Amino acid sequence: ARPERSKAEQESLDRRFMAAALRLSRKNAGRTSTNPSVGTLIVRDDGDGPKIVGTGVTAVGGRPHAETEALAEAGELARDATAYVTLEPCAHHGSTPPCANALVNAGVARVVGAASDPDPRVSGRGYAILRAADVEVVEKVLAAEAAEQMAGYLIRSLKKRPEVILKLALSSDGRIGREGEGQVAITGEIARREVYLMRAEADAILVGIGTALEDDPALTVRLPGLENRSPARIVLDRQIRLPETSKLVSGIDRVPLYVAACLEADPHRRAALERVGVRFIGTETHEGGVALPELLEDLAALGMASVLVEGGAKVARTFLAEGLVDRIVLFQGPEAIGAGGVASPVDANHIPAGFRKLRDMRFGEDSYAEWVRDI
Ligand code: AOF
Ligand code: ZN
Repeated sequence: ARPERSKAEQESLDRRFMAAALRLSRKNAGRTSTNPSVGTLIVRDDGDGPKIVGTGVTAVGGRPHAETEALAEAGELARDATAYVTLEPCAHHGSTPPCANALVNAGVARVVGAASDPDPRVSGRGYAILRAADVEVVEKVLAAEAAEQMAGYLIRSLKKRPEVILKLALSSDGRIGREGEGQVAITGEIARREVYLMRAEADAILVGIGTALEDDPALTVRLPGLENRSPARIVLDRQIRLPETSKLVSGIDRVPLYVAACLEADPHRRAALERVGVRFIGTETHEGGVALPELLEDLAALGMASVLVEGGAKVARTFLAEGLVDRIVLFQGPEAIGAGGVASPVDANHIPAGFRKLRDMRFGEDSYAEWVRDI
């Protein structure tokens, strides 16, 4: 028998365990695609306070699901327990039976969920299976936090495009570089490592051809232990100007490189890049450039749930103008660039309408802030 608690006590307990389940779910973030990384806690209370008897996270690669892992750990202790799941348990038969049925069969008495699953094979059916078996279901506990953490999965499911994260590094006077000068160091080492982590959790990094030509970046993750976590790189290159000698091309045997161009671009250039292994994505021409909605749709179809847009100013401005940005991340360094600097298309005092600030913090001498808009 479960101990009696006031409604307020139970709600506060549910929020605490859900917060823990959400933190747990971050463990495999970026490594479960196209599945979201879900967290599950099995908690039971035999009168001496709630205890976690099983934990699970969606496995790398997307299977097994979190619930299966947590139930396996809990074994018989799952009977009459509460399961905290950051996503509605699935209702479809994949390589294993539905997680909703697994929870029922294990004798779980209560399921507390955060995000609802928009997957048409689930979409309310997971909770319905539980309720039909007399399992008590509480939905939408810390739902906003869960949606923010699973934004890539939710946006890809609902909008058929990846989540677009716009990341910019600004000088103290709001510039992102010097005209025609290539990379300018704006932020310090700690911020740079944070960017590597962001890259490791994204499915792709995107830059414009201007940045690719000026900076010759590799766009990889260079952090001890995470060297193999570099996501695909994408260059917006409407006329296919990227040289075969660029670092982006030379890294191709380790990390995929996509060139997104207009379909009418020079077929010889396309053939030259494809010969060395570059993958080509062509779109109609939209206002003289690549049609971004069409490109994003293609990326989602390739399984990508999040794209980190890293530069430069023109690319950032275009994504913002077309309303295609879901998250804005700004790093700001302590030094000024001054006249001749390239103005950032966005800064902390000019965030587009509809975004809300999620957090701000410091990385060494640099400040950091992040804004999201509702999905
Ligand atoms: C869960 N627990 O940990 C995850 C779920 O390809 P499949 O069979 O793995 O199905 C993918 C779908 O499973 C995905 O779209 C989403 O609906 C659900 N993800 N469900 O019960 C989990 N990762
Ligand atoms: Zn499942």
